[in-house]
Amino acid sequence: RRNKGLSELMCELKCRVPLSTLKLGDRPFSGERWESSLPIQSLQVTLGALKTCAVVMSAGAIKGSSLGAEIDSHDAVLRFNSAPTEGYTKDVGTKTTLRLVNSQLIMSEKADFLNDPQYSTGVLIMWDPAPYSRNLDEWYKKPDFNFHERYHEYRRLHPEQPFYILSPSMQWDLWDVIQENSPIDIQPNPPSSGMLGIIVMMNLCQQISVYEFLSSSRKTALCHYYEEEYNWQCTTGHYHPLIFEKRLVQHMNRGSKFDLVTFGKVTLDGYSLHTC
Ligand code: NCC
Repeated sequence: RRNKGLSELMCELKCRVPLSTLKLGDRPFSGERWESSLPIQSLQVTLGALKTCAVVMSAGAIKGSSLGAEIDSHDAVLRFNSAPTEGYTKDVGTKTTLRLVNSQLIMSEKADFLNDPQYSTGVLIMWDPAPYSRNLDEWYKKPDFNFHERYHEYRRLHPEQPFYILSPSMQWDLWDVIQENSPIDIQPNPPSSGMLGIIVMMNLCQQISVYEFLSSSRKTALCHYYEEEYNWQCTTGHYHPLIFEKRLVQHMNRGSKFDLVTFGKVTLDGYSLHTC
């Protein structure tokens, strides 16, 4: 396949992968309980205009980076799943504007999603590996993890905290673009939270700094900066098409080779900078 230029790739994503969250009245996510749980305002309205945003991957390679102050200097910071700041602020910063979590995390006993205070900071967004059909009825009946009750319960306990649910169309529209830009057939599993988060921020921010998605010279088998688990597959992927996600992001990088090697930092344009 032909390698596309940066603008062509940006326009492909901008046109085909818009930000999409469940909204009031999206059947079958309707009725009294959903109406009192789903946010009324869009994510764009809740967050307002954002110039610079940081996306902090959970990779072990961010340990020892001293990037905390730089990360905090962005208008908004996105983190993933159970990634903490407490105890790691020198490397990952203190600010959490958004947290993108998967449905496995919210259902996990270990994470204690309902009660752990780290989840109550910032805006929450969750996603579930829904069927490729993008059919909401099909997904409603058979989510990958049965998150509905937990979502309502969380909303009841934290009524003031905005909590969005990504539409399945977003993950699969993104998957299609990744597949079309990859040299071989990729696995039919949704993109990682990291890649989904990058696209969410490209919708919301003018400029995005992504940390340790593409590895710095600190590259390590340490899976997460907050856990003693060693597994290269965390960085190269097993379930998610991570290698191909990373290839795509590499094509869109506006930052220098130095920033990548030294800081594990990639700089991306937001959708708003491109007129397609
Ligand atoms: O590990 P996870 O991801 O929470 O990491 C968030 C995102 O950071 C990027 N990453 C992470 C580690 C690493 N060494 N290199 C990286 O590039 C990836 O982009 C990743 O998406 C997920 O995507 O949701 C994932 O979630 C975990 C797990 O479900 C959650 O941490 C909740 O406990 C998955 N792990 C397992 O199922 C065991 C992981 O595969 C994907």
